[in-house]
Amino acid sequence: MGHYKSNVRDLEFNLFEVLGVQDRLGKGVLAESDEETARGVLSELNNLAVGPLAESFVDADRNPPVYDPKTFSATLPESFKKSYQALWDGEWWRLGLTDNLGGFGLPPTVQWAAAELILGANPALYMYLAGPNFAMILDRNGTEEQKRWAQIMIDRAWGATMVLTEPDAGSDVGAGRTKAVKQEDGSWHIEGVKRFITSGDQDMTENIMHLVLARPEGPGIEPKPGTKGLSLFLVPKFHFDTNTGELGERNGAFVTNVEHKMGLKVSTTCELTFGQHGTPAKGWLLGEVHDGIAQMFQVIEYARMMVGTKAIATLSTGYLNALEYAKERVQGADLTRQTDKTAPRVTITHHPDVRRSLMLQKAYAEGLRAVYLYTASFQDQVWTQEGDAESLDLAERVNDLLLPIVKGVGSERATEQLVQSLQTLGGSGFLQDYPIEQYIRDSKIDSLYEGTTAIQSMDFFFRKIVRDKGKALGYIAGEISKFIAAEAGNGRLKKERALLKQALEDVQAMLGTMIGYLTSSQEDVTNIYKVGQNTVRLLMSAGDLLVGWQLLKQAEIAQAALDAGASGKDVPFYQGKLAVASFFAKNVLPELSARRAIVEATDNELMEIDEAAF
Ligand code: ST9
Ligand code: FAD
Repeated sequence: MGHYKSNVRDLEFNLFEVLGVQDRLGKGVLAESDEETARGVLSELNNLAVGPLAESFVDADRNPPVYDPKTFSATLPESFKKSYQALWDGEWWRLGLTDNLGGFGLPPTVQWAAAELILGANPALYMYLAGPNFAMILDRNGTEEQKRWAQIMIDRAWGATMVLTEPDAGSDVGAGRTKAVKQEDGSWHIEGVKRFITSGDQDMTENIMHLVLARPEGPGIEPKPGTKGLSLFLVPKFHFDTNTGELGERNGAFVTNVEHKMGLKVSTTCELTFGQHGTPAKGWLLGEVHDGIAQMFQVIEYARMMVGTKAIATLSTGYLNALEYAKERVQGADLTRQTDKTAPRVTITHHPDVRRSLMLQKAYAEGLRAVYLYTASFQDQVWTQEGDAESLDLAERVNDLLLPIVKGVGSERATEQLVQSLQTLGGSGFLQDYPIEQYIRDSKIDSLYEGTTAIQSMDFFFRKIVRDKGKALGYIAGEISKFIAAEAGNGRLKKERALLKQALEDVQAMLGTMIGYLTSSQEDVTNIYKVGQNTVRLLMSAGDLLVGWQLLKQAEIAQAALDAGASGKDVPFYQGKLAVASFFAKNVLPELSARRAIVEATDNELMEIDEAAF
């Protein structure tokens, strides 16, 4: 068996027993699909994921891409290319495409469930598959000519990149200095150096389309500072015949370095230099409009969802690997017989602390999966455009609110809990004989790129709550309250509902306090530091609240299934749902009250400490 342990049963539980995705299938843009198609996709892709996709995971880590500075090119390991080819040949790149570009006609919930399988098996494969998905950005925003380029990108299987970051412009994208100088023929010459560009070069596709943010210059163009002064340019690695797609001359965008990294080594992270090697780097303005940051955020929103799902996928396989080990590893006696030196030795799953840790890993793996799929269910509505303008607007807002939770909380909890998965294996976890050390190395990036956790938390508070005037948040709080109020008579989960109620009150109180700090910053501007000290705390707490709620929702469904006479393997599956929801409510949700107290007691002493005292 390879390293990847998928959890198709839980994906299907989320899709068909919790979210009722099947009710959307067979209609409108989803007319061609039904529940069977969706289950078939997951099953077929799962076979590929645990087999050919997972196969190169280790080899590609130990034999990472090689960069040749003479040709400015990166060569990928053969094993990885084979996995990529299997994914391409299976036409899995169609999964996320709209119908007009040849998509499978499946909604985002099913797309992301499928994505989890690829991301868990070998995440870099998914990232190299960006070409067709990024072509949708051209199709959506481009001129008629650029829409044709989109089809060429898909038909000719090109790669694609998103190019924002520069040495002095990371979180602060608006500090970017790369410029675009307008040419008489309508094209632009891009000049500057970008860094950390994922998939910036590889030897698997004949061409790469770089989506580049740069600051336009030229007669009649008033340079604007910050992100609003950036435009988005299409910069191909090779020029091409815009009718046939045939490749022409090399364009002047060259990869001038490939980074050596902690993990995710097979995913090339490149320095990309424009127009400094004797050949101009020609680019074309996307849609002929200067709206770069908004256009790029269409890519970023997708990528943030992907990064969160990647982290959660890795946590899930990390947990399942740890669980398998724990069920077999015999060590020590049961705690009740610890003084009896002749007592039989037991598997480590008998030890309370191992159980505590495994159940917490399960809670975050399954709870965060529920959160990302719940988020995707709002994307489903946007995808199918069902409902009136008001409900569509709400669906977009809720999706926007939940994205920093999927990305920020998903990545932070995955990193933290994967360390616990490794701990379950004891010293063996530290060895490369097991995949968990690589999981930790490969997933640490998830809390960094696509906006660090601090950036996610500020996006969550300032943009998704304050600027949204609490609309989306009010909807989610209403849904949680409805859940808490329901099922009054049933003895089961009563205590857990009370704990959830307290957790909701705690998060609302944290938010209320922070809005108070924000309001009072109009009189004393330094009060905004009190907000800044707590945004990550709020984000993580909102994440725990959502995980706790989703797990309890699942427990209710599991209880009903058990009451209805579930049998076979379903019995332990549903029992596990009850157990994990109850465990999380009792062991994690009460922590929110302490975090609330910290928010309420925040002062600005931290900001007054001299740098030298750190
Ligand atoms: C990176 C890539 O890290 C890593 C992974 C690469 C993977 C590539 C491939 C992945 C895809 C693979 C697909 C394969 C598919 C296969 C399928 C088949 C199986 N939401 O607040 P303001 C916009 S890339 C929406 O003033 P500042 C908005 O237009 C590098 N829009 O910002 C707004 O205007 P307005 C990632 C947003 O203070 C405008 O920006 N780098 C949002 O000027 C200005 O907003 C980062 O992520 C939003 N949430 O700038 C940078 N926010 O207000 C992180 C802003 O009028 N830094 N806009 O609407 C930030 O995000 C900063 O907060 C900042 C601040 C730059 C936005
Ligand atoms: P900085 O912005 O310098 O941040 C350093 C620290 O300060 C962080 O902890 C951050 O949270 C904190 N910080 C910064 N500003 C604030 C603030 N205002 N408030 C609170 N805290 C703050 N970029 C691309 O454009 N395309 C890619 O394909 C791409 N792929 C990448 C792949 C890898 C492997 C890596 C490592 C990076 C990649 N990036 C890519 C860049 C990535 O998005 C940035 O590294 C990330 O946005 C953080 O920027 P930075 O590294 O400059 O850190």
